Amino acid sequence: MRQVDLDSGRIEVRQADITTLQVDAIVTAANAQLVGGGGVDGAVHQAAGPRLLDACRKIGGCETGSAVITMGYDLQDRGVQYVIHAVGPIWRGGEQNEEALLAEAYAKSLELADTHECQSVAFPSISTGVYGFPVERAAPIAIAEFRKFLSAGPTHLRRIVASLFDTRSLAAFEQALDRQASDP
Ligand code: AR6
Repeated sequence: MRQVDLDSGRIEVRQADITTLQVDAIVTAANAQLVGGGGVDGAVHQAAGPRLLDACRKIGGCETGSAVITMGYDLQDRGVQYVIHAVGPIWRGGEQNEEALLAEAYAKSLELADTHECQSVAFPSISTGVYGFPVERAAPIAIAEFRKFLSAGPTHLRRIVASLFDTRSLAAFEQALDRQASDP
């Protein structure tokens, strides 16, 4: 695990199955239809139980570069109050506004966690699985959004965790955290 402490809160980078973490909110990498799927979304739906999909169906969908929030359902037994469904962009070579859309998906998720008074939130690496966004380009975008949010002013969030599944993603996020640690 690697972490950076800012005045306003802590950013942690660790290798973990996101469904095992003790945080107020877990972010999942969803699709725009919110119909569930494989990858981290499959794992989160499995852990939260079928009421999560019912809640997603009621919401109906979410734009790329945005996020919606639901209760954590079965995850609430373990203290996870909310699931935030973030829709990152599908990578199409980098000329389709993918980087800005990814940043917006992170920013909206952080905003939702904060408005629901979460003190801790865990993120997977959005878009870098099935959606094909290169993790070496995605990691600095994620870390920059975390830093920006914590630096922007009063927030409930005190702890932002990047929960990476594989060692390549872990290395990319660690490198981004280290590189940005010396930024003002
Ligand atoms: N905990 C943390 N990270 C995980 C876990 C887990 N349990 N499982 C997988 N990952 P992906 P995307 C990592 O494909 O690229 C779904 O079907 C995984 O190794 O889950 O945004 C949705 O419904 C990778 O590094 O998300 C959408 O249709 C990262 O999570 C689509 O896939 C993201 O990979 C979204 O694709």
